[in-house]
Amino acid sequence: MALAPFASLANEAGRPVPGQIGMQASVTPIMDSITVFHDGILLWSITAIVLLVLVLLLVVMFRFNAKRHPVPSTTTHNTLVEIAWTVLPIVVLIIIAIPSFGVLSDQLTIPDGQRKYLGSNIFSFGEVDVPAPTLTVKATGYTWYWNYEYVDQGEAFDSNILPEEVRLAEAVPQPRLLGVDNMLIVPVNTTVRVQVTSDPAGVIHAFAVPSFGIKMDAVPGRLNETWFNAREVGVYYGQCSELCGKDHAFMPIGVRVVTQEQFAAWMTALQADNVAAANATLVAAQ
Ligand SMILES: [Cu+2]
Repeated sequence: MALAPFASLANEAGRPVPGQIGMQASVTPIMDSITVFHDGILLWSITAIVLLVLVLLLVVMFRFNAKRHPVPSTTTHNTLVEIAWTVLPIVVLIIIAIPSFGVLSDQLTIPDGQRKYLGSNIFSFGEVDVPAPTLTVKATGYTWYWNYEYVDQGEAFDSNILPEEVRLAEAVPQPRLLGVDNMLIVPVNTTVRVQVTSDPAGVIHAFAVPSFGIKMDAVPGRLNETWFNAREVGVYYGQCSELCGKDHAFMPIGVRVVTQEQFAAWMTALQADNVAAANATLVAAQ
């Protein structure tokens, strides 16, 4: 089957942009919590550590250089200092670890409609409600492309990087090295269970979409699970994130989030083997 390429939307959220420093915009509860964890805790922690080390170095350089301090100290031990430089890093690591494990646990625990997720309220250990998954997609890594299977709907297709001449011929070209022929199509505001594995005769890949905050190893013979619930329609790109061979850089991931009605129409057409109609629902959705 061949789903026609569709013009990408004028949506910059789901892709890296030139000159970007921060992370890509978040459209899921998991990415909310990763963003808050990174911008609110990690960045401040490492900045404080860098500044502390810088100040200590400057003090040493100015106060204890050979000119001001011609006779070096012969001190070899200072119990107080040694305890301090052991305990303080431990405290810092614990402060970082607690919310980090929370986010990790959220990523790996499929919602059941009852468990609460940290969401963007990580500081207060607040919670967001996430419904149980109503769609399961299985992403299988091959050398070097992805296959997406709608497990309960009995549909599957390959997703390959667009050849450069095809990409440039698109009405609105997809980003270089990210454009794909067939995107994974998912409905908005829907919890999607993502099963990730790899070709049994293949190698390890990793399925990652930054705006969703998901990154999961694709291991031959093993079925890994994660989930996302995207709140905005649009196109979101990712890349294989486990060095897998010569075309590792050329197996991008394209996910298109559409409305629930569009997804239902698209899936119905797909199940009727009417690829033209399936494409039409997506073109109409632009
Ligand atoms: Cu790879």
